Amino acid sequence: MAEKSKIILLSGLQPTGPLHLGNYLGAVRNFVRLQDEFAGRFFVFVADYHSLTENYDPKEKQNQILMLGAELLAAGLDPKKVTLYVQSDIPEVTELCWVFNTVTPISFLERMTQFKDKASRQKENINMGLFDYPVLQAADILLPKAAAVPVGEDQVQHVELTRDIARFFNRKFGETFPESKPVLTATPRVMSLSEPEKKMSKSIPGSFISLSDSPEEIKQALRRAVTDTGPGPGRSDLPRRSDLQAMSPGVANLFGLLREFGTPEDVGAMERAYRGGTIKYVELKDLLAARIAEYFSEFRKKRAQLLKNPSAVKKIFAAGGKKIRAIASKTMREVRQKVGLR
Ligand code: AQP
Repeated sequence: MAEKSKIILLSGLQPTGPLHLGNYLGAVRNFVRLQDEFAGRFFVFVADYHSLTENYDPKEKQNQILMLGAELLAAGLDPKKVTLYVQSDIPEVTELCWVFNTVTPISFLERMTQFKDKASRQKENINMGLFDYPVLQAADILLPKAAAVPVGEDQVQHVELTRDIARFFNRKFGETFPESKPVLTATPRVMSLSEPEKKMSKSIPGSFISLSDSPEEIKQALRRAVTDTGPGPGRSDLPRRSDLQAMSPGVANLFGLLREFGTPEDVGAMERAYRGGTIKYVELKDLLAARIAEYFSEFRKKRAQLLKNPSAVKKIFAAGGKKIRAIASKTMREVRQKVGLR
């Protein structure tokens, strides 16, 4: 990898709905943490081309793009440090994707678990874009030659494929692209509230809490979250759980969230209650709801202000687009020349 002072970071998010706790803990919070160290070399984009692979209403798309921009800014992204842009403002990315298609074995794409998962959820719309999504992602990452990609765990396989594509390209056409690596947080996979064996997902209603949810919505979403049937008062028939590792996935997920949003005292008290078999999950859920609502109260205010003034967000996108376009056309000149085009 290049020396640290030259490393370029890049990450993207799909404008498919409001950001949820998984997006935040897996990716966005890390952007905010990394933006000082990588100021000027950090690119974050709204992945609108990617989002066309899902079922959507074209009339909604522009609002979703603006909303994602507003939410990223409200979450603390500083456009002076991070270049924020909209993917379709650089059509070069689709050209690079095409070149990468010609060096990517189909068998590599057939292994992608996200494709299999998304295809099973939209059986009536298993389109070529959904299959080719990881190659477009490789083009997103390699267009500005990003070596580090802060993402959630679900994206690690795609970043690994990006590395393979860079290697295939470099071997065939000469050293051009870095071998990118994922950058994960301590919470790289936040689980669904309704099916805690799966990841929290925008496209699965009931699975997520949005950062923009009101305190009451957060409380209701958590009240519905799957836990387990014990231990607890009135369930003396069940074995007592002395081992926190033995938590059911749903309860472990709630404790994981409490560790992020609660105080050390909250966590200590709930862990003691769990170990002692006296925990009431409704109390755990309501405490967690209050902490999450508090944590995002400033976010909700800033988001509302930005959504009232979408021209500020558009201006930031325009400046980011200008900066990335210059880089994109330089990379594409190099690629065209190396692959034998003009
Ligand atoms: N549950 C999650 N835990 C941790 N990180 C997550 N990410 C997504 N879900 C979790 C990370 O958030 C970033 C943006 O994701 P995306 O907009 O590309 O959407 P996605 O991966 O398709 O995730 P969603 O929100 O769950 O949407 P659907 O329902 O369409 O699958 C990425 O860095 C991702 O890793």
